[in-house]
Amino acid sequence: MSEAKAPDRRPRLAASTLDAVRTVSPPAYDRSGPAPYVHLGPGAFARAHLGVYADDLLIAGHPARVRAVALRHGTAERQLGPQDGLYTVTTREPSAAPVTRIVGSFASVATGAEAAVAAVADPTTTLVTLTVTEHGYETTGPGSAAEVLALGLEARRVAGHGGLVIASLDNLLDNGRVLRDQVLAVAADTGPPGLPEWIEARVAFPGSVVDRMVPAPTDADRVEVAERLGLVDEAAVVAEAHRSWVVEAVDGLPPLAAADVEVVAGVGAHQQRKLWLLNAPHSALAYGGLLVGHDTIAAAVADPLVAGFVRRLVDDVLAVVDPTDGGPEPVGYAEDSLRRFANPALGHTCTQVGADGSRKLAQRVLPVVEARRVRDLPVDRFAVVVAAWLAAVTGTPVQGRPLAAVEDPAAGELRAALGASGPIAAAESAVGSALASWAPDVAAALDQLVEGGAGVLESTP
Ligand code: CS2
Repeated sequence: MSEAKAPDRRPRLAASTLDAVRTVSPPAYDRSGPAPYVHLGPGAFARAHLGVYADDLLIAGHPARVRAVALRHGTAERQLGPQDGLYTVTTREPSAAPVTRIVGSFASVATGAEAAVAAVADPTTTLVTLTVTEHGYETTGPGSAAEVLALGLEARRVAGHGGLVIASLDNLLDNGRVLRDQVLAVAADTGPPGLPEWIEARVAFPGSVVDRMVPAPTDADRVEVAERLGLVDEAAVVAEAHRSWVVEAVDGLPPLAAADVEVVAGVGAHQQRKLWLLNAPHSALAYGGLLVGHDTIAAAVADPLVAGFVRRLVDDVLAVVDPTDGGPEPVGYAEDSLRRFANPALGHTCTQVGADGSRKLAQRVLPVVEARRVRDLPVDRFAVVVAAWLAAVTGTPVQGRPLAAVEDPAAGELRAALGASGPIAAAESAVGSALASWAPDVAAALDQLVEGGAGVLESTP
């Protein structure tokens, strides 16, 4: 039984205690200014990414404070409310001391659909961003992101306010269009006449690609920050140094380029690079690492068996990427991703990256499988990735030992399919109808790794 964590008696990071900090510079701007941005989903990634970009804009003198709203859970509000929205981001890079930054861009933190609707409806709001995970786009029902956006936009319309820009920051291909279509569908189904047309005319939904590796914060991270700061930050996050944001140019887009956001005509090729040449090998490292028994992504990268498998998988992806499509140069992009994964200071875990595979693989792995199959190219390595995920999510023993468990909203359905109808049925559920003919190959890969374990990483041609 782990001992209860002794409460940290140090004062809490807040506006009233900021002056006590001697080791880290406080935000160098007026924190009482307007809050024209709204962010839905103020989790660790948003704090390490959107919140820092807003901080950079504020430092550059632009009004960019953020009204953060969590749609479901009150965690962020409990962490950030007592801290006046202040929190820290600590970057961890190999052979460099950690660097902690105090971020002051969050003006407020609230929870629930009502707060989200009010923030979207506020006439001073010019930009809404979202990080609600791939899972957050699966429903347009009550309390969903699409619904609160449609309700907030209706309130703007009724009050005679103008439109705004709404940008999904989630790892979905064509995320701008996906969100736009969902909001329009809710508006058409439940909104008054005229709302869809108003949204079409007044609201822009640019595509976006965001990037920063942000492990789930741990108690040890919070203790390290408290010792450095002399104050307790319950909302502390750690991240790699790298961060980037590419967004489509649309009317009304705030001056994001002032914070080195790349504003482009179209992000499709950038999204494909991110999903296929960063997120896909990330998942392969996670499940390959779990097969061998590694805790972290960095340990998986350092393992020649896993790294060799993933490098061959990356070559498989590169074979179906068009280097002339206007996106980043593919080989260099892939090499840079692999370099970043190797960061031993980050602590990104295989179980975190391996979580929610039923949603993630549909965006980052299955489209590559389809692209290779239409070219009659082998997809055996991708079958191993999906099979390793299935073993982890269903608790199927590999060489007699279950892998470290990964969370997944489809876990129950997959376990039931496996138990009732066997691996092919589970594989069909995992890969979906478009790839149903591939399910037997995934099931065969599952059988192979159940018997052969991590050796399958080497034996896959
Ligand atoms: C990761 C991503 O957990 C995962 O699925 O692949 O969160 C990844 O760290 C980010 O997309 C990097 O920008």
